[in-house]
Amino acid sequence: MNPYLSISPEVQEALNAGKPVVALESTIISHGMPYPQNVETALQVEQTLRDNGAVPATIAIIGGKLKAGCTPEEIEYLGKKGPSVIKASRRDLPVLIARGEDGATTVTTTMIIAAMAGIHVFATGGIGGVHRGAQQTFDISADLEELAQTPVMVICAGAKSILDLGLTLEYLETKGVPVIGFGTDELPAFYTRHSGFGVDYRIDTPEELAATFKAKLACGLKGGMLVTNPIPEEYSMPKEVIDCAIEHAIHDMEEAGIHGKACTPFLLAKVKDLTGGESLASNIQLVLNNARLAAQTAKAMNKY
Ligand code: PSU
Ligand code: MN
Repeated sequence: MNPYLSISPEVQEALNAGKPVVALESTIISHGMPYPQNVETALQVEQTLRDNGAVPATIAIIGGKLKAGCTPEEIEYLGKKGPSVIKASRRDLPVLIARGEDGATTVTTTMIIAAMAGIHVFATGGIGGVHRGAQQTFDISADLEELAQTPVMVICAGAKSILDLGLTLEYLETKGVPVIGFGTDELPAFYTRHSGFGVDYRIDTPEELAATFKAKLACGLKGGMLVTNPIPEEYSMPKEVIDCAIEHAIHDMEEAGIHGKACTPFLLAKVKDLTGGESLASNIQLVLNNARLAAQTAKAMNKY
C-alpha cells in the first residue's frame, strides 16, 4: 500500500466489508465557507451520509499524510485554520507530503486520494471548470483533467456561473467525461436549477447512476463521471439575484488583480457577502442534498 496514504479504521473496515463509502472534500471546509458554519456543515454532511446508510470519508492532507477519513477533531482543525491551509491541487501533493504539511483537498485531490483508497463515489457542492475569459487567462480548473483520468463519480450541484459553463461542457466532452443530469435535462448552476445548457444524459435513479458508472469501470474507460443534481426548489435562489452578485464579484476580482488559484475562493466569498449570507444557506442545503444521493448511489454500486 502507498506509505503516504492513511485510511481511518472506520473507513478501512467498511471497505473490507464491502459497505458503501462516500468521499467528501476539504477545500469546501477551509476555503468554501466561513468558520464555524464550515465545521457544522462538514459534520452534518457526514451525519447525512450515515443516516442514509453510507460511511463518510472526509479527505484531507494532514501532516503530510493523505487521509481518507478524518476525525471530528481533524475537521474542526481544518475549519478553524480556514484559508491559511494550503488549497491543494494535483501539483501540490508531492511537496506537501515531503514537507509533512497540511492541505485542503479540492475536487481534484479528493478524487486522487479516494481512488487510491478504493472509494468510487464522492459528494461535493460545485466543481471547478473553465473560467470566464479563459481564452486569455488559460484558467481551466485541474478538476476537469482529473475527471478525465481518475475513476471516481463526482456528485455535485453543477457549476457556478463564475465559470463559462458552455466551455466547461465542451472541455468535458473532449475529455470523454459523461455529464449526467439527475432528474433533469438541464445543467444546474449550483444556486439555481437552471443554466440554459443541456446535459449529455438524464438519469432518474441512483440504481441507473450505479449501473452506468459500473459499465464505465468494467470497460476500462479512463476517468470519472460527473453527476449534476439540482438544488431543491425550496432552497434555490432567484437567477437574477445570483447573476447580479456574480457579475459584481468578477468585476471586483479583476479590479483587485486576483488570479490563479485565489480566483475561486475570492469569488465564493464575494458572492456570499453580496447576497447577505442567503447564498451560504443555499450552499449548505445543496451539499446535504448531494450527500443523500451519493449515499443511495454508493449503496446501489454494491449491488451492481
Ligand atoms: N466551486 C464551488 N465551491 C467550492 C469549489 C469550487 O462552488 O468549494 C472548490 C472545490 O474544492 C474545487 C475548487 O475543486 O474550488 C476549484 O478550484 P480551482 O477553480 O482553483 O481549480
Ligand atoms: Mn484555476
